[in-house]
Amino acid sequence: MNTHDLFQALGQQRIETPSWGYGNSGTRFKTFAAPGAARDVHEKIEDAAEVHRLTGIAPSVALHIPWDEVEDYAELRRFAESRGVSIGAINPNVFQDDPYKLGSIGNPVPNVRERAIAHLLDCVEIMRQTGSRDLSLWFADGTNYAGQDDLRARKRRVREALQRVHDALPDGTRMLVEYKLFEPAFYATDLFDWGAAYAHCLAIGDKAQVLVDLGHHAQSVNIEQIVAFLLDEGRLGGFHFNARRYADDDLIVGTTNPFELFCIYAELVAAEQSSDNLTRTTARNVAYMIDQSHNIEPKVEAMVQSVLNCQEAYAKALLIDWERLAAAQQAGDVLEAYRTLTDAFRTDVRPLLAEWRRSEGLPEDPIVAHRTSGYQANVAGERGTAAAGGGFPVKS
Ligand code: PSV
Ligand code: MN
Ligand code: MN
Repeated sequence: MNTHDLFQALGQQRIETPSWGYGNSGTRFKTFAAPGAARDVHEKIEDAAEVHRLTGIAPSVALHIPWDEVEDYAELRRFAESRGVSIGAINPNVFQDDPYKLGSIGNPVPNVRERAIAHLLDCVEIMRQTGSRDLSLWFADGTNYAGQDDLRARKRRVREALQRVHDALPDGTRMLVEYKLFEPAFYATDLFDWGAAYAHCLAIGDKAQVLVDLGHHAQSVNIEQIVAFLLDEGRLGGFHFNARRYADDDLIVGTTNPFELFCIYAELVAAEQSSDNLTRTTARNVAYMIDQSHNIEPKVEAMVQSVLNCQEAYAKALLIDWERLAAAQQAGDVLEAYRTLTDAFRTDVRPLLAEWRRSEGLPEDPIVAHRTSGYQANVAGERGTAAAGGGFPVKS
């Protein structure tokens, strides 16, 4: 790919950041208070706008309801727009209320399921008011012990609820169904892997697609293969980018697994250029989102680094010599194919990205720009250090 096309592609990249990444959060053991951490949704949006100002490719922010609940969502939308960002995916929260102890849409008690579905439908309405395209669904549902509940009955309850929400979605919007290997349910999670999410989406309808959170797999799972499969089936809806070492610890994306991130982007770039209409359209509509709650890192800085790591992986994937790769694959030349990929992966794209930023009027090094801008000191002065919890906060 020549530099002109590459720069154009880089300019079209979009990474959404999550409101919950800007507030104080921690592990089960401790939430450390960060000076200047956002205290409400308006401050979270201000921080997301700062990430966009620095990187130029993070123009939307995902909301979590009710953490980000407001009286007037149209006003919130205008507020975001006045800061140069838009409202992205709406994430309903059906895991923090006491009635959800045994689950939400998989709960054996009909009233509890109805309460969860009502909240999901409220979130569809919030999508309308905020101009959001995606309802992003993650459920903490599952069981801790064999025999605790009927696994097939739970599957059916989940299907019924998802169907009702799907059918309420306005045209042009979608539901992204996220899966997770385990936690907080430790015996059986109702949406336990991509296959379960995919099967539900397939049965429910065209507005349902799978969301791949990089943190939600067993260690040896080949995520890029899942991505390729779902792209080819037209059912890849979005990503939650982060890095996982043990479970759902939501670390800065690409820090421990840069090659995996590159291979995922390679599948996306290949699909974006595919001659197959469904695959190409699916790839072009993928929602790229970060899902991280930083525990010990400065929050805005960590988010900027995550966005930059996505950009770096994407730039490297754009450099793949696809003709050389296809020829090697056809010839059965295993090593030449591997070397073609790794030639792109090993390219130092930092000078090129700095040049792209210069050409866009962005800071060459967004982290340095942030550190010298005074933004952090300002918000620390204005917002102070909010009281943070001991152990067991809302989100691990
Ligand atoms: C919990 O695992 C989780 O990290 C999921 O990945 C959700 O997407 C996120 O929380 C927000 O609810
Ligand atoms: Mn997630
Ligand atoms: Mn997670």
